[in-house]
Amino acid sequence: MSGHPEDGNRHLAGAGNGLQRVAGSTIVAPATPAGPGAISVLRLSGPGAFSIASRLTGTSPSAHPPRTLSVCSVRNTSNEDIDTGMVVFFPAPHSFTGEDVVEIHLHGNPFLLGETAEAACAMGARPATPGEFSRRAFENGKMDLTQAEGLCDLIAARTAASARAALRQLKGGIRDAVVPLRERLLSLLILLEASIDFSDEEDIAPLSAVQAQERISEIATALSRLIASYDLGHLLRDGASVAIAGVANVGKSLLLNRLLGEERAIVTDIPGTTRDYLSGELNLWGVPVRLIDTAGLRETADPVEREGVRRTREILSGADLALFLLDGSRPAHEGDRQAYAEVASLPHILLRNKSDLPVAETGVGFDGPGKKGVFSISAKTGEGMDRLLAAMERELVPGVGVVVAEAPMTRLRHVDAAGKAVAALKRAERAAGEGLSLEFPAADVREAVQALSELTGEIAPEEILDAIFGTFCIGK
Ligand SMILES: Nc1nc2c(ncn2[C@@H]2O[C@H](COP(=O)(O)OP(=O)(O)OP(=O)(O)O)[C@@H](O)[C@H]2O)c(=O)[nH]1
Ligand SMILES: [Mg+2]
Repeated sequence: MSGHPEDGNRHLAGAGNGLQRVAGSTIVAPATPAGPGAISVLRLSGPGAFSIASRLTGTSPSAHPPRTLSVCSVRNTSNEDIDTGMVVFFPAPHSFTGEDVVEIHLHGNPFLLGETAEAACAMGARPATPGEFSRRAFENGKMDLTQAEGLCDLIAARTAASARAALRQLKGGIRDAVVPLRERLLSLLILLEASIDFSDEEDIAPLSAVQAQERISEIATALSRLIASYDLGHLLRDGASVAIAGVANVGKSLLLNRLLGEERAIVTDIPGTTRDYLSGELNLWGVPVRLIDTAGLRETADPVEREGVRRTREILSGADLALFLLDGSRPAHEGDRQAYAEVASLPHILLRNKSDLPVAETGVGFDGPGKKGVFSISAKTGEGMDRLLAAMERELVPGVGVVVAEAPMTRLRHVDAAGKAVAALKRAERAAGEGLSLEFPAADVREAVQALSELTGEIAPEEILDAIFGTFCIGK
């Protein structure tokens, strides 16, 4: 298969056709985080990378086996030795970006790193923009768009399970699920088109409408399964949020502290202690769960507390689950009922707190449509926490305990593109069923192919690429 950048026919990693887009500039950026450390790595990519690195290190790529670290001295713009480091040359196309790449390993002093980067720029490199290395890797066919996203997510992952899912995506998990489906659609399209063109010729067996329908339906089902994986993928990538709500003094902040295992929030017996919301993150079953303690829901004249209550409502509207607390040691009052009305239809768990004290409230009448369970707990003694955590697991992450073998879809972008393909395929199925000319289903199948190409980035408008790679950090 031959391709040209202009025909939108970009190539996937492993295509092995040597196609490489010529990027004009040589870019440079630290590949390690800012600040002191044992070592810092400066990375260069582009046509001038080797000559610039040669001047910086007083060595030549031909003197070293490729992809092997060698000791070198490092010089600044005044040709003064500033460090003893290591250099490694990755000749194109066997590099991360597919271009000539050099890494210079310095001692981990930010000044040395800055000086070396400055010298590289004086020699013709320019600072890389965020995600520019990855974008070049993508544009040179080193990875598809979902793999680039996987790389970004692997670096940002906050739990081991999130990191594993991102790694599977980086290794091409989504691509490997999508590309065969697109190829099946392309074969189908060829058959459909042949059936249209040769429908008058008797020696060619045209594809029957029923056969077309069957094939389309199979592929739509496979795509729908992928879309369904987003629930889990999204959770692993973005985590879940749980808001702790209730009126003042019911023990919200003490519950936050108890669940986090640290003295995060101030706890006092003065109603209205928490005015702003506070949060902490828990790793629950591999999913990063943000727990948010909020200001008690109540009408108040205090402008600071009123703002806190407004924020509580905002947090509640965005939370995946609310924990609504009653003080079980006193009868519920009108304030509790009014506050409950705000969470009643959101997914929530009702908690009767302070179970270490004599019971004065059982929670009767707190039966909103979003209620997922009711438990007695004591934020003070820790009683009932295991059951609460188990209930949160059931609500937030059903099935996460199960290891995810495939790479789930992790972004709305994936779901939107796959959804567009499914919608087009449903139309194609209907059109085939109506016995119209096969031109109609063919047009829809073509649209589905296009949507899948957008998903893997084979067809990707500049704005989309800018938006995706712009979220990467510099040097990635
Ligand atoms: N005995 C007992 N006291 C508790 C328990 N939970 C909280 N308290 C007490 O109740 C009082 C209020 O606790 P907080 O955690 O500050 O309550 P809050 O809901 O955050 O209150 P605001 O921030 O004012 O809205 C404190 O004196 C806590 O020690 C519990 O399970 N048992
Ligand atoms: Mg509080």
